[in-house]
Parts: sequence; C-alpha cells; structure tokens
Amino acid sequence: MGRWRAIVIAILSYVAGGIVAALAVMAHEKVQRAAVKPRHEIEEEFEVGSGIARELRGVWPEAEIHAWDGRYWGCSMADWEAIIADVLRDVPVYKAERFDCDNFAILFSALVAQRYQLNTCAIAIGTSPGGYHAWNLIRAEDGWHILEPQNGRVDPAGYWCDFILCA
Ligand SMILES: [Ca+2]
Repeated sequence: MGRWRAIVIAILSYVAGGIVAALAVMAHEKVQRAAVKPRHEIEEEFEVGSGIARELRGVWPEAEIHAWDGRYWGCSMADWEAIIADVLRDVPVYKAERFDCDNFAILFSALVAQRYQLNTCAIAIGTSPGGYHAWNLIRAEDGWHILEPQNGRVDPAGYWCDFILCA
C-alpha cells in the first residue's frame, strides 16, 4: 500500500510540475506580447477586398506579385501619414548591406503589421532613379501609393515595381 501511495504522489507531483511550468511559459509570453503600443489611433480603416493582386497588376502589369492573405485592410492617407511618422521614429540608420533599402522595406512592413495589424504595407523591389532599389507600397482610400521607407516620402518620382510581396 505504501508503495502505491508513493507512486501516486510521484505521478501527481510530475503532473503538477508540468502545469506550473506551462503557466510560467504562458505568463512569460503575456509579458512579451504586451509591449506593442501604437502611437496613432486609426480613424478610417477599410477592407480592401480580395482583388488585391488584380489591383496591383493593373498598376504594374509586369511585376511578380505575391499576395499571401485572403483578406486585406487599408486606411486613409491621413492615417498612413501618422503611421509613417510613428514607424519612422523606430527605424535605424542606413548601413551598407547590413541595414540597407531591402531591410528598411522589410522592417517597415513588419512594424506596420505589428502595431496596426494592417497588411497593406507591401514590400516591393524594382528600378528607381538611384538604381535597383527596395521600398514599400501602401493602400489608401484612392488606391496604391509608393512609400520610401528611408524617409517616409509618399509617391517619389521614377519608382517602378518588378516584385511585390503583400502579406
Ligand atoms: Ca540588406
């Protein structure tokens, strides 16, 4: 009888230990996930619809387009301007190859998704007046706009997309 009791206690303490460990992991995750704080409250958000690849192809017919989501959300240009100003504050300085145009575009898109859950800050690469380049595209109420993530400028002249990833 004493041996069975010891076995039952061993099993119970093993299970309890697992539960405590799982709770500790969940508490840790909660702390990490609470850190996202947008500085702007979106006023005019809208669902774009499912025709996003068609829209992009309409503007850049030869581009290779990847649209990974089934549904997309954009916002007004006034909201985008505030979002761009917010995200720009946390983008580091340029460093050749290690943090250059492609890294700006990837980070900008990720920060917009992290803070605002908008999936219409696409990553694009193509030709620009300064050579082959990477940037972002954003979807406002009147359609798609080019965004230069290194300085926040919207619709700079002479950019043409070869590749677009919208996720
Ligand atoms: Ca790079």
